[in-house]
Order: sequence, then structure tokens, then C-alpha cells
Amino acid sequence: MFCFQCEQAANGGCSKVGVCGKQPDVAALQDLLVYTMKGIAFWADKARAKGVKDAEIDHFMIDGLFTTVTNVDFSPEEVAKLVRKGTTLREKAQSLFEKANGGAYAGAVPEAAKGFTATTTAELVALGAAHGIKSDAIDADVKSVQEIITYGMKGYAAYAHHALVIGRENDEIYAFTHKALAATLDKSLGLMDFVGLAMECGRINLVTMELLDKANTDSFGHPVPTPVQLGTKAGKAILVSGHDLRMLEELLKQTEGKGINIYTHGEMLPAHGYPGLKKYAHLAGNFGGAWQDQAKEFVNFPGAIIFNTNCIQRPAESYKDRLFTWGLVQWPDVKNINGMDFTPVIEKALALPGFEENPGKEILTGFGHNAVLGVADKVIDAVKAGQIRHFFLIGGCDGAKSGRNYYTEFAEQVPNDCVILTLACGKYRFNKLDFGDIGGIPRLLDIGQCNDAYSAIQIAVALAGAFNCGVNELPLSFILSWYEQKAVAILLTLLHLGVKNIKLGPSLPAFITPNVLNFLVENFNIGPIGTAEGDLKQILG
Ligand code: FSO
Ligand code: SF4
Repeated sequence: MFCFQCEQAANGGCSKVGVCGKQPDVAALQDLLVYTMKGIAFWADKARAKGVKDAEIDHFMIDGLFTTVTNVDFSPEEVAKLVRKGTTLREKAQSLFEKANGGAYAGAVPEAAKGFTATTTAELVALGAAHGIKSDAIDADVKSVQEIITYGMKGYAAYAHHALVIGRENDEIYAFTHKALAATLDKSLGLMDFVGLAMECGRINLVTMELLDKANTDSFGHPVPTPVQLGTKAGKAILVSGHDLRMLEELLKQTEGKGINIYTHGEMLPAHGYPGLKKYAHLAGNFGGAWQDQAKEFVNFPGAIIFNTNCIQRPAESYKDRLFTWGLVQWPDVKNINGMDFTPVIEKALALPGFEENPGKEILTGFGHNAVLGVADKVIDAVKAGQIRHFFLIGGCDGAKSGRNYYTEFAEQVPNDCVILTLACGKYRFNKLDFGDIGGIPRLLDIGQCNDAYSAIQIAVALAGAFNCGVNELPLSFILSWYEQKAVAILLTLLHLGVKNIKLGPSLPAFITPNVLNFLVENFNIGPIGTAEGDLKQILG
């Protein structure tokens, strides 16, 4: 196996077993799934050029890409099932094209688009091992940008999936997915073609985040500033981890009046701010820290636990029997709920002791674009009056590797006349600290999940409009932490929007070659994080 798609990649790439727990068979099957999707994309892209689309194929691409995101699917059987389905959809895409074309394709057909005969899981694993990231003998810089695009697509696929659960989709996302995956098979394309596609991938992620924002806010209302309880309520308990709000809503409905309290974990924290979710009195509070602490924290959760997206880690035996996954999230031997019937989770929670009453501290969430822009005048006045000197967006993923203390230190050292905007699970490095307020405006504003980078962009654009300048001229700095592929998608969106001077950490991606890094530095002045003290000094002058 070889995988270097996330920040914790061992020594430039995991080659024996994933640091995340991904085994070589699953790695090979995921590589084969991506290879299969490239083959589907070759035909689907051509069929689209002839005006033919297919919803089953489009949805499969989203599910397939999301499946290969870090910490989503660890089950060889489930990934193999998707590869088999992909094989039949590749044939379907080819026949759709041929029918529209009135005959076979006249040009050269790449190997990936020809399909394969392997079917058993063992055969698929063997085949996948031959179609890994290193199997293409192509220019290292081209490969680097191709991988950036692929990871960006994996990232927005997660968001497109959540939107689709709510019944929202956008054909532009599918069209680009086919075009970009097919492009990776096209040997006539050069480095700058792929750079262009990478920027377009950033635009498509913006389109996807907007789609999801609309799906969420139309369904549950605009988030409002909301205190979230970190303590516990007496009663049975279910912990929900992940990003999917619609799944949480359904679980809230099904547990109403059953004496079960629902707690959020990790990226579900911002759910408390949505009127359509906070109206449930048994949405009780937030439990634990960011994803990488789950193994030590879940031991202490006396109820059922369910993951509706990444990031799942190898479960300890002590809580494995009360752990569930939902939808595309899979761990071998952990019960998966496919659909919206949560009876097994509810029964498990009822059989477990639950919590005693133990109130704790409260933290605030719910500062989406609607809430922040609702007080925009106040914010703008505070900037003009010199009460707010600078905004720092300290956001992104948390993770286990060392070097992430930087983000805590940075937040702690941000001067009192500056505001911190935050999003995604990296916030757990500092969201329980007290930052106070500036004339009633909290100094720490939790914008939401990683996909709420959309909100951050709306806020930045509105501020730029109010001050009649570009986003790069605003007193606003982006201090980002990355871990998995959604962060790659968001980074591409920021680059697509022309955002400069981003500081990225805790380490730079292993899939970026020195030449590609130079390109990013020259065009966007993107740079690695240094020390909190040094970076703050440099930014604030
Ligand atoms: Fe964190 Fe995991 Fe949202 Fe990522 S939970 S690391 S950026 O999945 O998706 O922020
Ligand atoms: Fe390694 Fe990350 Fe790939 Fe897992 S996802 S195998 S940790 S690079």
C-alpha cells in the first residue's frame, strides 16, 4: 500500500499500514475504487458531452469519493461491494455513451475505462495493489496536482453527500467530477491544465458548501448564538459524532420522550445553534474533545455512540459493543445503520446506565454568516473606532501529531483587541478557554463545521464590501490547520477566491512537490506556520 492523502501520513506516506488504522487490503480496494471511478468518469464525461446524464452514476461518484476520505470506511467487504457496483456502472456509462454516439468510441480508450474481470474480494485486493498512487509513471509535479484535485474532490464529495441526504444537489458538481477524474487519464494534458482544474475544484467546493449551507439552513433555520452545556443531564444517553445534521434530526425525533439525552461530539457541536435542532429539549450538550481523543473519552460515555461521518478510529473493546456507524461510515464488526431507523441505537442506549445530573461549563456556538452579518454594523463600527484591530480565522482540523499546540498558543496570544473566528474541529484546541468580548461582541466566534467555511467566506466578502477593499486588504488573517481531504477542498476554494498569505500547518502535505509548493508561495504567498509569537508579530506588524 501507499497512501499520503492526510496530514498524519507516516514518513511521507503510509506503506505498511495506515497510521489511521487503514489496512493494506482496504487501501488497495480504495485505490481500486478510485481507479474504477476514473473509468466511469471517462464514459460519463463523454456521455454528458452528448447530453446524456444518469443520476445513479452521479450519486455513485459522490458516495465512492466520500468513502475514500480518511477515517470513513475501514471495511474491506464494504469497499469491495462499491468496487463491484462501480464495475457495472462503468459498463452502464459506456453503453449510455455508445447509444448517444450511435456506435463505439473512435479514439483511444484508457485502461481504466476498459474495466476488469476480477470479482472476489481477494482478486480485487490484488488488482487494487497494482493500481495505487505510484502505479502511473508520470511527471512528479503533474502527479502532485492530480492528487490535490482528487483529494479536493473527495472533500467536496462529503459535503455533496450531506446535501443529498436532505434532497439537494447541483449538476455542476457531477459534471466537474466526471471531467476532472477523466482528465487524470488524459496523457495529453500538462501541468498548467491540472493547475486550472485544481482552481476549478476550489470553485466547485464553494458551490457545494453553498448548496449544503442552503440545505441545512432551509431545513433547520439559520444558526443563532447558543450556549452549549459541557456537563451532563440525568438520563440515558446517545453520543452523535460527525457532520450530518439530517441524521441528527431524525435521531432526535425518534428519541423524543424516551428519557434519552442526545450529546454532540466533535464536528456535531455547531448543531446546537440551529433552531430546528435546538428546539429538542433532549439535545443536551457536547461531550469530549476533537476526534483524535475518542478512544480515551468514549470509555467514559455510558450510552450508545454513533458516527455519521468521519473521523472514526479503531474502537477500543471497552466501547465497541455500544458503537454504531451510519451510512457510508464502516468499521469491521461495528454495527452499521443503513437508513433512518435508529431502533438498535435507542435499544442499546436504554440498556446502558446513562449519566447522572452534573452541570458543567457552557460554551457558545452558532455564529454562522446570518448571525454575524446581523450584527455587521456593530462589528464595522468597532473596527472603525479602533476597538477591533484584527480578525484571525483560526480553523481547520485537529489531529494527533505534535505541533498542534501552536493553535492553542496562537489563540491564547491573540491580543485583547482582536477577534478570533473559528470553524471545524481544530477549535477544540481553545474553545473552552475564556476570551471575553469587545463591546458585547464575543472575541471567539464559532462559525461552525468545516463546511461552514462558506459562512467565513460570506463574512469576509461582506466585510470587504463594507470597507470597500479586497479580502486580502482586510485586517483578517487565515491560520489554518489541516488533517484530511475536506481541508484540501477548502484550501482550494480559498485559492480560487485569490486569498493570500494563508498560514498552514501543522506540517505541509506530503503530496505537494517542491515545485508545486513554490508555485503556491509565488502566487499566493502561502506559508507554513512558525511560532505563535513570531507569526503574530509578523501579522500585526
Ligand atoms: Fe475534523 Fe475529521 Fe470537519 Fe475533518 S472531524 S478532521 S476537516 O473530518 O471534517 O473538521
Ligand atoms: Fe496514512 Fe492518512 Fe492514508 Fe491513513 S489516510 S493511510 S493515515 S496517509
